[in-house]
Amino acid sequence: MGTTVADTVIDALLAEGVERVYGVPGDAINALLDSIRRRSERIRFILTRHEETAALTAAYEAKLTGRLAACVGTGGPGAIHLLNGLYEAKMEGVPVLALTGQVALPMIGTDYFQEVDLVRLFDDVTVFNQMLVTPESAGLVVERAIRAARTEGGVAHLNLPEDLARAPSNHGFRASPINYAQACAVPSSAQIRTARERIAQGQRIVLLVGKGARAARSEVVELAERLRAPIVKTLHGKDLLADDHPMALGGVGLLGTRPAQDALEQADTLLMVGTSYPYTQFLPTHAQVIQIDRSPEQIGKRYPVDVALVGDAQETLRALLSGVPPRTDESFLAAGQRAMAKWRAAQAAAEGDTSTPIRPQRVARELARAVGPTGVVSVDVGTVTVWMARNFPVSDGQRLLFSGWLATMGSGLPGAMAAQWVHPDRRVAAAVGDGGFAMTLTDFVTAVRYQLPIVVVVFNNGKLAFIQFEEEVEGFPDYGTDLVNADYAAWARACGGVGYTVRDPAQLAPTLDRAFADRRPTVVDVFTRPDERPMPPHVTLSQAAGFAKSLLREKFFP
Ligand SMILES: Cc1ncc(C[n+]2csc(CCOP(=O)(O)OP(=O)(O)O)c2C)c(N)n1
Ligand SMILES: [Mg+2]
Repeated sequence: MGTTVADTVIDALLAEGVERVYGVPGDAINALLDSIRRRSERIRFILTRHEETAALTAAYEAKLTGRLAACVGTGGPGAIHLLNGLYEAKMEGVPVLALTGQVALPMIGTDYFQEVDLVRLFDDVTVFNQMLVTPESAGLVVERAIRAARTEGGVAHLNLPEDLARAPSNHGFRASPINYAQACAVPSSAQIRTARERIAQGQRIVLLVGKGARAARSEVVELAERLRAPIVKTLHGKDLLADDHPMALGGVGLLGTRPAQDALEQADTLLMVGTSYPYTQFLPTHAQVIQIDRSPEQIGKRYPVDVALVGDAQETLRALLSGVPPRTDESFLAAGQRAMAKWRAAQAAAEGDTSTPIRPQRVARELARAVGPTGVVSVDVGTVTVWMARNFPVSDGQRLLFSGWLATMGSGLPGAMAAQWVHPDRRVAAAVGDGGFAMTLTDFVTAVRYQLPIVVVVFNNGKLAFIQFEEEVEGFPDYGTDLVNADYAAWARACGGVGYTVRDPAQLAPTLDRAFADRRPTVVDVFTRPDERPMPPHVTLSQAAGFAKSLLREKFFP
């Protein structure tokens, strides 16, 4: 039973099953913190060293569990720091509750110390956004916030004036969780029949699967096998199916594989399942398109669709499967598989290369082995994303986490911390660039404090390499991308963790093995080849021309 408005808020989180609130305390939210303290056997305050880490960790926790995660920041600066992590949650469509402080009610509008109009500031990032104004309505408003975050998949923000948080409340938050029964949409039998007819006309069928197909893995595989149709995965769909599965042709787009792109270019029928893949230039231009998505809003959003199937991926695929005749023509699939064998052999050459400096492809492959069959890896943003997408041969049982939509640097470490909280017994790593790691490395000390045995693998190329590459293909000379880095292994040790520096390729595998075996927070700082370019599977003429122009301008016409 709540006794203050702050208690009402925290009791609502308890009823929702929230186990942790990430954040940094401060004047305006002290009552909230005290409320957590008095319930600390059931809910924990996790002190991060930066609110961005708090919000990113909450967003990744929600990505992993699908349930509500929570973060807190004080009024003004603390709340402002949350924003980037909240956008991560918004763009991934996952439920996060952000609690922020505010000046006391009598001070609102007086241009007071730390007074920032947070409801206005958070307008774009939220699905629910409200200042609490009286104890009488607080319970109801909190419940609305949680319900909105859960049912709409997004960020709810509650702004608590300091005096109101401490005010007595007689709203006893009910102890049972909010009921989220959702309609389970399945397309009509007529729509399913149309889809089956279209599929039956296809000669070169490709399945493009995204994160919305996660629960429908076996149906996806069964349909692909029945149709002898290769499966291409989006980045968020990478860990949906092992990379060595015979039906898999790897990833789509710039981060993907050549066989996947070839198959998409030649396809006459594209079946999209649970994806809103944004780079439509990589999708076929002359194919009939069938799209399955639980949200009608997603269907045809970026790309014209011939048959729209609004429904749960698993149910819809089951309905399709019950009447799709098997195809016997193997030729399209077999061509893809042959191309894949070639692509893999070419990648294996880089992955197995023992030269110095260490090739980043090799780091990705060794990490896939060392993290083990149930490992979870949170991947930061940069060329490191490309190596992890292409050269980390994901197996069934492993999990990869990406900041796929916001693509925010600095997400690797918070994502790993979230994964280790959610899965204390699994091996968890972060794969980060030297640029991305620097953005949140303050919170490595948080991993030490809470004894999270994550292994942060730094792909240290001394560059913001992805931007160098972008500049080059756009025809600009390389500018503003050189990094002067701290010693990241020394930083890990300074935090009370373990730190290794790896320059010798022979030391890579044994160091990773030791790091995971030790079960202590560790940084493995691997010096990688600075001039390794993440060439796309197909280089376009304009990319090649831009590259040539950039090199010329760098060398001759600076
Ligand atoms: C917060 C943020 N700032 C800037 C960018 C733009 N950006 C994308 S990748 C990148 C470089 C990343 O460098 P690093 O982490 O060293 O990885 P590398 O590309 O060298 O592998 C930058 C600056 C971004 N995505 N996010
Ligand atoms: Mg770098």
